[in-house]
Amino acid sequence: MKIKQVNLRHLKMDLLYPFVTSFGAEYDKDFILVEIMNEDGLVGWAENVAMPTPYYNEETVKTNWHMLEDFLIPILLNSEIHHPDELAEKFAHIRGNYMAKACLNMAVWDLYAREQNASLASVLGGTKKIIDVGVSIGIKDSIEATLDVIEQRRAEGYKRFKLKIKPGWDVELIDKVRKVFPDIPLMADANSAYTLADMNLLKALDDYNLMMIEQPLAYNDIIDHAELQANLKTSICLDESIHSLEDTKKALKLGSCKIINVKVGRVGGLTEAKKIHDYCLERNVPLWCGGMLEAGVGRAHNIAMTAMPGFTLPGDTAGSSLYWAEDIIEPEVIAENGTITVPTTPGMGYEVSMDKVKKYTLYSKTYR
Ligand code: OSB
Ligand code: MG
Repeated sequence: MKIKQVNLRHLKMDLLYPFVTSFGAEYDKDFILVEIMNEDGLVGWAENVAMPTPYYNEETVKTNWHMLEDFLIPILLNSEIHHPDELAEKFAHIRGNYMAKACLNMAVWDLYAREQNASLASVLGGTKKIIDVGVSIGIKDSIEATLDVIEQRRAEGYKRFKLKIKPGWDVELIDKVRKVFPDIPLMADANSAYTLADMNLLKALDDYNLMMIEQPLAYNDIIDHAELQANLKTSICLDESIHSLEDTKKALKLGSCKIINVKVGRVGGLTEAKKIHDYCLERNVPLWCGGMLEAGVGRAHNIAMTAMPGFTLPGDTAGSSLYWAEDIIEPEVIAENGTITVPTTPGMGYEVSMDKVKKYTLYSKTYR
C-alpha cells in the first residue's frame, strides 16, 4: 500500500461520569482521531490515546499533533508499505513518542486488514471469538459509592474489578470492599502514587487476595518494583513502565512484575504489542489489555488485540455505554455478561459514524 492522505481530527467528547485517578480527574475525552487513505481510496482508522495533560505519561495531545505533523506523517505519506511492521522500522530512529507512533501503526494495521478483506483480529493472529472484560473504577467520594458501583458492574457481569488507589484511599477501601465482596476478582491500580517508603502499607494490601497491584511505584522505574515484588505475595503488574519488548524482557528478568498490562498506545502500536504478546505467551506471563478511556475506534483496536491467545486475563475494555452518551462507531461496543464478541468483518470491524465524528470535532487538518 501507499498512503496518499492522512486526516487528523481533534475531538472532544463528554464522559458520562468523571474518572478520577491518583494523578487527576478527567471530565471529558480530548483526543486525536486518525484516518489514513491508500491509493484506492480505502481508509484505515485509529485513535491516539495521549491525554491533554502530561500526568499519566509525558506525551500530550499537542505533543502528539506536533510529532505526527512534523515527523511521522511525512515519513508515512507516499512510502511503499507491504506490511504494517515495516512502519515501525521507518519510525525506529525517532526516540520515544510511543503514542504518536502507535496511532499511525494502528491505522496502517486496520487498512492492511481491510486490503486483505480480513478482520484486524485475524491478521494479528487472534483466535478468540469472544473476550472477557473487566472495569476500571475511579476514585469516588466515598467507599459506599464505590461499593454501589461494584455491585452494579457485578450485576452486569463484568469479570474483573480494578479499583484506583492513592495514599489515603487504599487499605481501608480494599478492606471494606473485600468484606462485602469476598470472592470477586479484585485488583488495585496506583498509577505510581507510592514509593518504597510505603513498603508497610503496600504489604498490608497483600492480605486481600488481590489478583495484582498495578504500577504502585514510579512511572519510569523497574528497580524499586523488583524490590517490592520480592517482598509481596501479590503479583505486581506494570503499566506506565513498559514501552517495548525490551522493557518487558528487562522487567521480567529483574523480577519487577509478574503480569503486564499491554496498552497498544503506550508501546508504540500493534507491531510492538504483538512482539510483547508472543514473548509472554511462550513464557506463560499473563497479559491483559489496558484502557485509556478510549472512544469506539480505540476500543475496536483493543478488542482485536485482546483476541490474541496470550491475553489471558480480563482487560479494561468495557462497553461504550459506561463512558459515552453516544459513541462514534456503529454498532457501539456492547459487553454482555462481561464478554465482547470479536467482530469478523474486515478491519477493526466497526463502522465509524461520520455524523458523530463531525459533531465532536473541534479542528481537523488534511495532509497529502
Ligand atoms: O492506568 O490504566 C490506567 C485511564 C487513563 C489513564 C490511565 C489508566 C486509565 C484507566 C482507565 O484505568 C481504563 C478504561 O479505559 O476504562
Ligand atoms: Mg494503569
